Amino acid sequence: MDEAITTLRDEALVALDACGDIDGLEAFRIKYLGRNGAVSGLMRSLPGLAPEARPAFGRDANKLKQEIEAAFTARRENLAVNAAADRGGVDITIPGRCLPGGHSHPVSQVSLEICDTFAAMGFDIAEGPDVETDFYNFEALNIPSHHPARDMHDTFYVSDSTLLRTHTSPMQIRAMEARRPPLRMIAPGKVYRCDSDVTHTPMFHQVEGFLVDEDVSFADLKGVLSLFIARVFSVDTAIRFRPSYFPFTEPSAEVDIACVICGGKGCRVCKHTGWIEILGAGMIDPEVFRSVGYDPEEVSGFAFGIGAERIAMLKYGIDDIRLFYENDHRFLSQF
Ligand code: 2NL
Repeated sequence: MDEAITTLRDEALVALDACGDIDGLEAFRIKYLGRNGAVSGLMRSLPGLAPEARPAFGRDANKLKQEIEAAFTARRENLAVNAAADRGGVDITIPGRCLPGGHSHPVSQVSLEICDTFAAMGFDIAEGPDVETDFYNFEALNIPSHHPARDMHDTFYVSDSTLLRTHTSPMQIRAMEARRPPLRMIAPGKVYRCDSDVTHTPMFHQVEGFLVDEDVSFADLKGVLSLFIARVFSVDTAIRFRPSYFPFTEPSAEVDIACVICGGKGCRVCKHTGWIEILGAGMIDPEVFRSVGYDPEEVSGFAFGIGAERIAMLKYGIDDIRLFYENDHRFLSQF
């Protein structure tokens, strides 16, 4: 081995041993391993050697470079361990571990956004129990026993007269019983129906709302729902009201918006109609007013029911409702 190489090797290893701290180590790195350092100097001396000596010299110089680099890394780790030991075994230079931040569920986010929109229009928010009586869930809403609408609700019964609420209307009945008009209120919460496929889960979230006063008209309903749709989707979203039937409203309507996927041209999501149903609504049926002790000759009002999962699916282009409840972190962390 060339003497220049062995001399540099001995000198460097002694110098490395003498490095007592990070600053000394950095000076060593610059002096021996830097771009203008001693090891690079060996490489630069190659052209001055006899041609037959060059291959062996180059190989040995490279080996020396690797040896010094390895010794340097070992010395640096050794110094860090010693420094940590001096501080009682804690290396305060190691970056802290970050805990991933959680966030609320996409369906909760959408429920909250819906509630905020109505709260901004002066609606109060009411919550109530998931287990309800037959009276509040059905009777008071003009759905007596043996009414065909009971079959449509696919009810989970707890006992003969108690059940898991199939909509959040029971809360609104309680509010009407307890207070006098004028009233405007929304009731968000979990509801339950024995149904399960790509668009139904046995538990889902609803935001129902109602407004009762003197001389409330269908035009008021249209105005409030138009503002809601403009805020949650966009101001230029086209809307249409289609006649429908609910036992608790008359007249009743289902509300469609121009398909958020194709913009109304027609696609698989809107079944080539250009429209997507987003909620049901109507003028509160006189029978419902009678069951809470209001005189339907004196007051009128509207009510609506919005499925939170349905709104979330349309907003985010999700085609299978079950994704919300599989707790797959890869899905949930996107919101
Ligand atoms: C739907 C339909 C609707 C209501 C809910 C309601 C509540 C009371 C009185 C009258 Cl206290 N009506 N709620 C009215 C019309 C439609 O929901 O398809 N929801 C997803």
